[in-house]
Amino acid sequence: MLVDLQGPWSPIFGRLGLLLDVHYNNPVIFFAFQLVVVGGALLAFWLTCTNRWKWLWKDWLTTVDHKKLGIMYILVGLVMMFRGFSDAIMIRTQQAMAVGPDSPGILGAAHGYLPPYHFDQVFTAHGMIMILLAVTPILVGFMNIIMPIQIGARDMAYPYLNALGLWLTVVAAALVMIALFVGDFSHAGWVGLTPLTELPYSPGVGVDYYIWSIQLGSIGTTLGAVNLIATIIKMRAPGMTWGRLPIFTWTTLASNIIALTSFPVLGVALGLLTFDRYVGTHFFTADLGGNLMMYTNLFWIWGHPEVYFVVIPAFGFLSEIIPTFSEKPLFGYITMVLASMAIALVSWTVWLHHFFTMGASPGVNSYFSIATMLVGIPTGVKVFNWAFTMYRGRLRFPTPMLWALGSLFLLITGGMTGMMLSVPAINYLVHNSVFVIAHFHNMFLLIAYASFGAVAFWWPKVFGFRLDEKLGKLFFWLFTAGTLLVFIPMYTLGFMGMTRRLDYVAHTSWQPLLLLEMLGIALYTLSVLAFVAQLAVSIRDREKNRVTGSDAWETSRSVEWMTHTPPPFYNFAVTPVIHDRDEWAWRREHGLTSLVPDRYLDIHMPKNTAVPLIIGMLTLFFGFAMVWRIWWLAAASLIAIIVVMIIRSFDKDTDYIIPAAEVEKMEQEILSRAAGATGDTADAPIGGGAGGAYASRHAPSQSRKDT
Ligand code: HEM
Ligand SMILES: [Cu+2]
Repeated sequence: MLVDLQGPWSPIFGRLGLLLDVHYNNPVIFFAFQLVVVGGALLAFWLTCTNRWKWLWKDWLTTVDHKKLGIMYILVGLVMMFRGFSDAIMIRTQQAMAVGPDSPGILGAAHGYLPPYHFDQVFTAHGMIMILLAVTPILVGFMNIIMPIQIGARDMAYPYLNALGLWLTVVAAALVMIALFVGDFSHAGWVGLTPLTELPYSPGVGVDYYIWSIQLGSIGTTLGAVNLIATIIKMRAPGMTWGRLPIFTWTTLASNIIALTSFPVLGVALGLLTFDRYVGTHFFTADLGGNLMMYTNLFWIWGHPEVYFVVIPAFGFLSEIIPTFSEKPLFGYITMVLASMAIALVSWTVWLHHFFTMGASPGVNSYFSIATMLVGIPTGVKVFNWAFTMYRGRLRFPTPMLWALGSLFLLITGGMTGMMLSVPAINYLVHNSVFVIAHFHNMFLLIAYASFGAVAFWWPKVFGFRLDEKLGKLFFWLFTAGTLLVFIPMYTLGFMGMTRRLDYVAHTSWQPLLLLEMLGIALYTLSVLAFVAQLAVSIRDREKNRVTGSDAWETSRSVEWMTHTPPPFYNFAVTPVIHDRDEWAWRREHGLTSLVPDRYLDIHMPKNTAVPLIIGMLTLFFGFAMVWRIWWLAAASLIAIIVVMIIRSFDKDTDYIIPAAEVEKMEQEILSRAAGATGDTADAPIGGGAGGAYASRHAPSQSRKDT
């Protein structure tokens, strides 16, 4: 072996010494382990008792339906968000407990309850999980569910590739979760600081878990980006010109152009680091000619565009929610599109603002400072457009709208602090302080708010019933109180000089603010309970909350509200023809809300397949084997992956036709069920023109022809 590996290694188990590496002796981890085992056993028991294994396999695990894949993406994201949130609770409790020289320690820690090495793993996992395995999958999930319906398509351009993307994301999540129990996780921060991540400084397997998890997961995201872009270009319904593309679809396009062009850079950065660790090259160590700043540059050439990859779709959510509850078309459609594209473009030119303090010349720092500030212009355009959309609109404030407004507020505060950070002189003072942490959490929370808004907004479309409004509002206000109580003190502590990533806080004068943050975290915890209660109550009362008609809000505007609620697996019985930018609003205004066609055609659909799931499993083996340097297993699973891919490429039986007669039968069934629900007779229009909570108060909204 070319590298100087510490500890024993065996040809069969690699570095894995089972009893040594499983953390049965750490009480915190052991508790989590019990939770997983008990939870898994209960789930398996439930599946067996209700006879659901076959359903699970046929309807979910082997599906290529973009809606189901999207739901699974969001589910994975929510589970990982819960994991990341547990990490956050640990970080906050540690910092609240470990203040001042006299603060006691328990569980082997000198202060607080987390020894430094464990604490470092916690914040690394927290950051990496939240960005790559929580926010990213949730947003990709929405793109998957909503975008194809918004452009009037039946599925994505490559349904099989879509499933593969999902399962690779699951592999990334699984590797991080395994790291919790078998071995360690990286302790070098979510950015993977070199040379700390080099083998001599991190001799364990933690960094390897980090590398392989991100590497495999980001291949999934890149494949997804190819697919989403191809779908938008090739699968649009007749009449869906670029000028009529719904705004969320535009943001999906902008965001995935970023993903497609930036994730490969991350792949290269991590790939070179992998070479350093596995075969002893020296790309990022100062000895033998390497340069550690090279890693930092590569990382942020991905990292900064990545933050826009996640924020632009959130802007898309706002652009769908705000017009719906203002009953007006989105103000400044063209400028909104241009702003999204401009942000995507400029986000590529600003990466160096993440290390103004590196020692670059004033010229370099000035260039990146100005480039960074330029991002504020298109962002400002967007804020004004949303404001003008609301101006003199018929405003309503159900939960999606509350989340959207909260999101706008956070965008303004987070954007301001970003502008402050982009001034090198200020940056020298607050770089690596918790002020920076407050800034980017401010930004990520904006995304969380927009996403919770999107959940409330599209849930009725996807599942056919509304979420409970009362508990939803409770969730919103608890979450908002938590946000204020955690992050206002954090900004303040940043000004007071508190640096990031402290496992021990020397200054007792910071304690009151840290305790205030603790209170905020407690409120966040309550808000999570409110969210869970909201889901449980809404599912229990689903009959009462059932949506009649296709449009749950009565004032929605885009194409996804035209088809049945919930959409059948083929989305549209007949491909819709698009006449207007806000097609559904246009049809409502012209009394064309019935989608009953005069004749049906055959439908062409992709077949379910287990291949993506199998490749995912093999990839998990491969990743695990690489982490522990079990070479035979790595080689075997890699060969197996290639063989499976070759076999699949010979499979020509990947799709099928639903005959027109059968489509008609299925449609009749849906229509009669809808008619039964409204109490109407036979051919009631399926587009919710009549009835519903708001219809009497709200006349059809203003529409607009695009010229
Ligand atoms: C007007 C827009 C923005 C400006 C001017 C801006 C500016 C900055 C600057 C200058 C830094 C470097 C601070 C330092 O480390 O010294 C920074 C850090 C950061 N920003 Fe922003 N930002 C903006 C928007 C965003 C958005 C939209 C996101 C995420 C969705 C975001 C996420 C982050 C993250 C994650 C970091 C710190 C990463 C780390 O060191 O771990 N920013 N921002
Ligand atoms: Cu940045």
